[in-house]
Amino acid sequence: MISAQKIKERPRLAINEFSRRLGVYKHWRDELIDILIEYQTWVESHGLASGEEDLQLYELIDSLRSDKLTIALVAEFSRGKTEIINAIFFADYRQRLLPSEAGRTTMCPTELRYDSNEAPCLKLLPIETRKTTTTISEYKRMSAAWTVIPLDLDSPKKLAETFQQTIKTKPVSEHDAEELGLYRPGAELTAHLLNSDGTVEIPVWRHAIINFPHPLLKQGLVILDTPGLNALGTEPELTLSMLPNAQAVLFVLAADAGVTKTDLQVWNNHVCPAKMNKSPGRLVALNKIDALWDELANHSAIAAAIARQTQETARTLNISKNQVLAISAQKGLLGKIKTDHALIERSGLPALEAKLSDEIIPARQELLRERVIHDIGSMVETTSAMIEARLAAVTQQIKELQALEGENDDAIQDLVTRLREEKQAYDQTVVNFQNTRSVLSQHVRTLFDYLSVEVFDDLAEKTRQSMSESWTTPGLRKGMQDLFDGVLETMEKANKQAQQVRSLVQAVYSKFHSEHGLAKIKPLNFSLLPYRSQLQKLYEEAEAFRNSPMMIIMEQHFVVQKFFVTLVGRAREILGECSGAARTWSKAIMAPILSQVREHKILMEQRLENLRKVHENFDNLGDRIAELEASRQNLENQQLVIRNMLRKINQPLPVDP
Ligand SMILES: Nc1nc2c(ncn2[C@@H]2O[C@H](COP(=O)(O)OP(=O)(O)OP(=O)(O)O)[C@@H](O)[C@H]2O)c(=O)[nH]1
Ligand SMILES: [Mg+2]
Repeated sequence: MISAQKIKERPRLAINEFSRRLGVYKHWRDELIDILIEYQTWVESHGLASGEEDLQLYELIDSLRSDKLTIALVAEFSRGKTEIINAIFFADYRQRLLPSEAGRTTMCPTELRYDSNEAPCLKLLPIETRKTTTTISEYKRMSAAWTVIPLDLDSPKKLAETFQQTIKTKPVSEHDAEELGLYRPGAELTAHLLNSDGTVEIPVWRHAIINFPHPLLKQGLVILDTPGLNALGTEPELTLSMLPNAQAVLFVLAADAGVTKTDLQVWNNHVCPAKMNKSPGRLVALNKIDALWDELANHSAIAAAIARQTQETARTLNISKNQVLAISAQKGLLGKIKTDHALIERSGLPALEAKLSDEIIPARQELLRERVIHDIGSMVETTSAMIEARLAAVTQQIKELQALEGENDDAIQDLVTRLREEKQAYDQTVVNFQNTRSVLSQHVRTLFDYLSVEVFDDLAEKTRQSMSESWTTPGLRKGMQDLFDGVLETMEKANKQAQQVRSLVQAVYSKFHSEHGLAKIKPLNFSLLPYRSQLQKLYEEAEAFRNSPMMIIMEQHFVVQKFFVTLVGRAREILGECSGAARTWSKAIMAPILSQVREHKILMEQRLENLRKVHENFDNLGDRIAELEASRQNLENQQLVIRNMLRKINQPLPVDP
């Protein structure tokens, strides 16, 4: 028996390229978090951010910390998905940890991840939960629904035994299997499930989560193993939500089988619906190349045969041949277990690991950086503009006071009068601004109305009612179209509304800048585009799923209805995110002006107060000037800090050594 300590101590296999690069990524992310924390503390101590902005920073840091990177493995059954996971991620255990056997093995989607708040365990969701319309992501928040088995990390043997749960099946009556949407009498697709005694063999579990303290999983990696996807039981949620949300999908083929008709169905329906073929993060593993390793043929002839098959695969799937990697998961696993470097190299596994990290890590990095710049870039710029405005004001005051040297009371009185007039004009602008604000609030409310989840729910309900007569796949098509047309239409309206809000705010900023010298700020833009394209993608995925063989034979009320519910749920989520973003934006767009208006008022009062003191006693003049000089120095230092911060955030990504 190998103890957990020994597993930890055993030198990690240096060939795991993925692990090394993920480490570089994590280091970069941690540095980014440190910069943000530094900024947060600094902004707070200088009173430079509104409560809204503070919260936004806090949320950003939090989400960077919990950033996850998901790789999903998708294929027809028995192509070697689970074996690839064993070979890439679990070879250190020197045995096959996840069950990988001939025929249909994995029975439910299995997520491997690590959450340090929970003890290592296997969590299982019973298959019977399919009868409800509750989605798996909703069940994830309901811990009571899951069966939890603790993991004994000290024993690879016991671990492997526990993981056998993911392949468990049980016999039920035909009626029960049909009710669960897993079986259709007479259909070829489900014929293999029928036992000789007339019962139907179905999976015991609907979904599995393995909470496992593997170093890669601890770094935020999530691996999603799926059962052969050309099965009737495939959950729409997998296609509509889990797979699109993965950063990478690894599609697996077997060299001995070639690209079969059902492989192509899985590819079209689950990996590359519609126009997504060229999107990054879609890789193909041509597995089991050891089937071509012929002892009697020479190496170059074998290499040529593998290259030919790789090319052929790329052509059939219509992707670049760089996206297809020939491997032997089994030999790779064996090579790692026996520390046979020649075998590992020959298995092609290191090249796949490198490709996986090449594909997803830089893309993830760029995405995170964009997110940081989007969320706080303008906040940092605003901070910087505010410091500049303060600096200009202090410099002006110094000039004003210096000009008083050698002057008399009248000169001070003149200045006070001028300043009072200036302040009156400013107060009037502020009053006008308050009026504009209420107009703005009105516009913002209209924007929220367009994007409200209630409006969407009404639309979904109407669609549901119009479909209630036709819970069939053709009926579904019409329902889907109505729903999406409706949502896209409201999004269009919301887009126009957001532009209107932005022009209004722009006018306010310009006025304060040109008439009162407040910092020049470009109001934040709000783009609905990312949400629109997410919806578009969802529609295309739903369309592909609707056309998939399992839906076509399922002319069944219950399954169609459930599909629709999942679809509505996902669309609602996207709309919810969009309206959340609109809310944050509407506050963020106003925050700089609100704090500046307040600040400018204080500054004017300060100037008057300074003059009053000088008026009282002319000897005060030198002290006042010295005080102002000190605050100018302080502001100049702040300016340096903020420039530094901006430079760090915009820093290019680290080049991999
Ligand atoms: N010769 C050879 N056999 C392999 C290789 N990879 C996997 N296999 C075998 O192929 C069979 C299926 O592998 P699995 O990993 O269970 O395949 P899967 O894609 O997870 O299949 P499902 O779980 O049923 O969807 C097992 O018997 C594996 O040992 C390989 O590279 N070469
Ligand atoms: Mg499997």
